[in-house]
Amino acid sequence: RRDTSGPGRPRSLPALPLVGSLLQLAGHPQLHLRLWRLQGRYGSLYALWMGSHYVVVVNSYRHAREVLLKKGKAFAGRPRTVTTDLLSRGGKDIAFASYGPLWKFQRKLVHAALSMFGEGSLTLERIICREAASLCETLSAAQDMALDMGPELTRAVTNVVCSLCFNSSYRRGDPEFEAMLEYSQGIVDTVAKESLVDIFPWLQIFPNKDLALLKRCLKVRDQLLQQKFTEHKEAFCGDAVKDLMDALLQVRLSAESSSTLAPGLELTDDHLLMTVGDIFGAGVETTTTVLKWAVLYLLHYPEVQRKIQEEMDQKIGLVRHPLLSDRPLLPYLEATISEVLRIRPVSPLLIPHVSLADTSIGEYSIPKGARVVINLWSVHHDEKEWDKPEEFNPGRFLDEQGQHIHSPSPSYLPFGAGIRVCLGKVLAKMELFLFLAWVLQRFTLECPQDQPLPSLEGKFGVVLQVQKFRVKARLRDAWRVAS
Ligand code: HEM
Ligand code: PLO
Repeated sequence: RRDTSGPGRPRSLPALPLVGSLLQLAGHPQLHLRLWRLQGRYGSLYALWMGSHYVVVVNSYRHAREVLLKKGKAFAGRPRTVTTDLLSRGGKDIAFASYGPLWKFQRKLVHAALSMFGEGSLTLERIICREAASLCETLSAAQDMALDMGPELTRAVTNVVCSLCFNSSYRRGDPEFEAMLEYSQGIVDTVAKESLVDIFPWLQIFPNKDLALLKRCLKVRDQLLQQKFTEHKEAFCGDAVKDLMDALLQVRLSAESSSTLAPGLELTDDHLLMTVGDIFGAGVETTTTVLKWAVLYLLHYPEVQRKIQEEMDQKIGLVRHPLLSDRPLLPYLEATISEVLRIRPVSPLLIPHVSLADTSIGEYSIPKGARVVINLWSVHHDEKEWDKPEEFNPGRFLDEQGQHIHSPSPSYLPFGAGIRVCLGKVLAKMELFLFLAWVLQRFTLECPQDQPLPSLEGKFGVVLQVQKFRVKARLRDAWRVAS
């Protein structure tokens, strides 16, 4: 082990040989909260050992910005772990690939394809509105029933990403969709639990329940991706690019013929497959999770829901459906979305970063190869930055006239920042706005009678999950009259 406890280094949690600081972390499944609380004893920037890996934990926005923005490139690496290697076939995707020319190229590619298909064009708005209409139909049919909205929200969001990636979508009850729901849950449940196999790689050779589940789920996912890939390859003719998959195939073709890629670099089938896998996985799990959190907070804060509906009745009315161009007209809805992203960050510890050279954070020196965990939970719940951070208050994002949307503190990074910033930020914001606007124009969401309000406590994982809950979607009287 290198000496990382000398002068100039962040203060470190005690560490034992072999296991490192595991004893301080074991038995705390809510890792983001544990790391948040440890600040009391070790200060906002501290270090710990995960087995033989040196990990620096950042809890303040000042340090987070230094890592992500000011020294973004020096911290743009990603660790290799047993589970993410399985998920991404050894880092052939974007999110879990370390910094390098191929990663850069893949990112640029997807960014260009996303702008071409969606952001800025009317196509994506049309797709989201189609899915929002279908979601509202389902809610209408299930009126006054205590409904688990989870699968319905997931299907709506999945169909948006599916249209984008594969130019296809799923109907209700489609067996392929049901299979996808199941495998995706298995992956979400196990990917972030990597710490043990990562610390003791030999655990892989023993029967390990989580690892076996992950492998089983990945097999199903890979079959599905492979099938879409083969279909696209067979139908691909080079000029009609219908979706992201086609766009990737086309770019590979032209990169090969014009040798845009440096010698030695190759975009293999695995790279294309894992890239689409990322967009699909990130596209579904994150946005669905935020929508569930939003619904849950609306159950807890009916006055917020009423205010959104009043704003919509005034600015849009009930004769037409909401459009993206309505975003500036609905600051209170936008503020509510911002507040949901603050109070329950989907990605509470981002994805770990790795320092690519000896560098520093604040006055501390950080060695090359250190893993850097940005605790977004701490950044979003910092009492020096936020007034009563545990209070759900969309108004904090508005000016005194209740109009302009702005963050009252710079301590706000729901999508990360810098060169590893979320690739789907624009898409996600479009979806969150349209889905919520459509639903709240038509329905009031309530907690079923005789049931306690569901818990606001999240479940830590690769995304901060919501515990299952049921909702009653009641058609609004105003909507009933108008239609
Ligand atoms: C990365 C948040 C939706 C694709 C990230 C990161 C965060 C984040 C915090 C990690 C940044 C870092 O490690 O420094 C969110 C939130 C979303 C959302 C809050 C929804 C509200 C999406 C969607 C897509 C997407 C819809 C796909 C279209 C990605 C990808 C990365 C990423 C590919 C990896 C980027 C890289 O490592 O270079 N996202 N995301 N995200 N996100 Fe999102
Ligand atoms: C979600 C389950 C999928 O089956 C695979 C997958 C791919 C990309 C991951 C995503 C999962 C979880 C959320 C992640 C995303 C990449 C970026 C995003 C980690 C594991 C966030 C929020 O950082």
